[in-house]
Amino acid sequence: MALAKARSHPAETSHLALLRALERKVLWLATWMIHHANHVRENRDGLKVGGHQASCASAATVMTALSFHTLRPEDRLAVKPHAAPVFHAIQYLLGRQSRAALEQFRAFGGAQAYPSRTKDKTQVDFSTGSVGLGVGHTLFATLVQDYVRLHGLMPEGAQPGRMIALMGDAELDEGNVFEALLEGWKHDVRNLWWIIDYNRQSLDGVVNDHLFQKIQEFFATVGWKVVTLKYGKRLEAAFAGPGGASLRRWIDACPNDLYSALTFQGGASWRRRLAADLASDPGVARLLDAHDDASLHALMTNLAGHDMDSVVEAFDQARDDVPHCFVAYTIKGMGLPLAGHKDNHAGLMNPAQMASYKAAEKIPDGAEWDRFAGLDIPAAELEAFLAAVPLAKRAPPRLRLAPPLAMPTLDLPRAGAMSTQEGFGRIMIEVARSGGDFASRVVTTSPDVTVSTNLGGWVNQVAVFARTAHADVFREQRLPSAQKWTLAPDGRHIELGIAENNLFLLLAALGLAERQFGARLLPVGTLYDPFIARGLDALNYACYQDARFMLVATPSGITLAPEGGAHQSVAEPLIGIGQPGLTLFEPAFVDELDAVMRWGFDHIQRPDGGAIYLRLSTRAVEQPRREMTDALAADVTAGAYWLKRPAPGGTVAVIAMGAVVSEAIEALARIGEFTASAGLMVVTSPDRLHRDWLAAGPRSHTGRLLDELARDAALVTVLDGHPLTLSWLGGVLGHKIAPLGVQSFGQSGDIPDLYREYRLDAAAIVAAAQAALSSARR
Ligand SMILES: Cc1ncc(C[n+]2csc(CCOP(=O)(O)OP(=O)(O)O)c2C)c(N)n1
Ligand SMILES: [Mg+2]
Repeated sequence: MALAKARSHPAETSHLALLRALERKVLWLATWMIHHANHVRENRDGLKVGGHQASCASAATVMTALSFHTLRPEDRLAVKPHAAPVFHAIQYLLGRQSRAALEQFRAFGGAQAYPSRTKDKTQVDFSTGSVGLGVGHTLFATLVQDYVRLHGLMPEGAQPGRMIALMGDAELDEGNVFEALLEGWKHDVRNLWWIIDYNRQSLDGVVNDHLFQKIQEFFATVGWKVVTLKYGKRLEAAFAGPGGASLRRWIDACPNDLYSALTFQGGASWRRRLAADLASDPGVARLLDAHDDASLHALMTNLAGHDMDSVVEAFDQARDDVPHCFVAYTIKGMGLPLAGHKDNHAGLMNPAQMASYKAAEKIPDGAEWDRFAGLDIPAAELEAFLAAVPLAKRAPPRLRLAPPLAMPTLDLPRAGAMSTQEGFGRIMIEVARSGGDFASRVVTTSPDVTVSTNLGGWVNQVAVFARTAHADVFREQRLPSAQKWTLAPDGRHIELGIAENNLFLLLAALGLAERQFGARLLPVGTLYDPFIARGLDALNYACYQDARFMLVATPSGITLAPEGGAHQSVAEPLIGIGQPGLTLFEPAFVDELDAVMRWGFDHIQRPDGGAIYLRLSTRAVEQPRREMTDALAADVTAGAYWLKRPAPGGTVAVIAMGAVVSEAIEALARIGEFTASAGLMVVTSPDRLHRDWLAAGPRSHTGRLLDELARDAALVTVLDGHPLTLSWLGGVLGHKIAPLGVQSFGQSGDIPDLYREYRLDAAAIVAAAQAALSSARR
């Protein structure tokens, strides 16, 4: 259609010519950027710099069409990681990326190896790098866009955009892509395009011949439109001419590896092979005679994913909001001497190859970075064209975020036995009841563990988010249930299937809502603590992009006793400490949890803040009768306080975290029988403490607290998790340390049995204190 229009309107032909010229320049700049980093720039450490010239070449046409023709200012694009240089080149042509950044590609402070929201100085919509995750992220971003829109939170005049992923075909091997697809189907997502760079090559080799059929089936099953971009206009025309039918049959049946090999070898090989295989068709002989080697090669590699006309036409025709999958047939290394070779993924052109490429592109020496050198179209015309592309109208991101909304003061029960998980549920119910702007921005999500992580009460108050309203059938039928699952477009809980990857990708999308869509959200996600490991790469991905959310993990540790070893988390506190962009808290009491959540909601809204991880427990423990003064709240959020201060110069301190604080209290009473001066410190955030200690040394919060003890005092640390979480406390002022915790898989049991077996009970704490004291005295 666009082609017909183009033929009748010369102005549009020149539009295509401009796109084709820019495509050549994009490929040149991307290739040169990588070459410069590897062969021109000084290399001080001898490490391979790398970059992916072949991956870039296969994406150049689609990226050019998207950036200079298709993308509207409100659209968002995830670029396959290895096409980063193409992305940087396009930003440079648009005047949004500096030449210095390109010269420093993969160097300190320069353009990043993989597009990064936080590290690149130009505007990146989605970070990519770990294949599959950027793709999944776009699906959840469109869900979040719908959430924001249906809640009336979109800024005045803002238009909903399309979330677009340009993905490698090997990304389809990542399970998270399919987990996301199914979840997207359940939520009826819209305005989503996935464009598969179908070069039929991955890192190690050539992909299966029949993958495209499976792709069609997967996507059609979940209601997507699949558009296949297979043959370019020149090949289509040849199919209609002499020998065309045979040629089409041959190429349709050609295995991917043979096609790749012939592409690498070029025109003479195509000729030999076609002449031999199609000798019986005289039309083919005529077709071959009508082409020299170069034009035969160009014809045989005229796949639609490299045919600007076909690409633009396909994108123009996708007008509705149904999710679209474009299968764009491409060639890895197209236009470069690397084309088609199965080993080309990390292949680099050598200086001689670059020199001839440069000569073919008519680029004079010294003009390698020039934005338009060597193109046949006058620079002024190209400049005017670039200034007028829709993407150029995109406003720069808002750098100043609105001030934090404060969590209201809540009326919480002050005594009795309660678990931190139950306390969390009550806090969420009170937040819902409090109403107001803060509560209206809170959005929760959970991968099928809403009820068992105690979010049920909140959901009863705020309803489940859905595009269309749906009553709770159990309620209508008057069947008793504690859960009222009304579905509504203004619901504030997003219910997910079990896949934890999806939880973290949704939290990434929710946690970027203000920066992506101009609407602040306060996302809270719940899951079982051990299953953080299941979605860990997606959690890391969310944090890498500086997404802001509160992750509430419960139950945790061996304290969920009868549930057994398969559900017991051991290493998760170390994840909390080690994960950049995420701050771990493990409160013991509900008043601490309240203070931590208040601090945490503020933290996720601050420019220099981050995401929060609360590790909670299902064990009901007696709550202290005390007032949460400002001073105590400050200590709790700093990470530790003395529940019982040691006498000056005390010789023993028990330092406990989370569910085992009760055991520490009991142990302290017994330790008091042999040393009256012992203290009990409660740690609420080993993460905050550790960070502060590294920054401030002995003057840190921990240093000040421990300074109340004698220098030769012994510390016994205890938590329901890996002992390394707290064992470093011995290094702060050089105290003797006896770390207790869990180092092996758990098993079923009750708390007394398990705490005895894993040495978390009062007896173990007392024994550790005695042993430490006696060895300190020796
Ligand atoms: C999760 C993850 N595993 C492995 C890699 C290493 N890796 C980078 S690219 C790649 C193959 C990519 O192939 P494809 O998606 O087809 O990209 P293209 O052919 O367009 O380069 C692999 C295995 C990675 N980046 N992320
Ligand atoms: Mg590939």
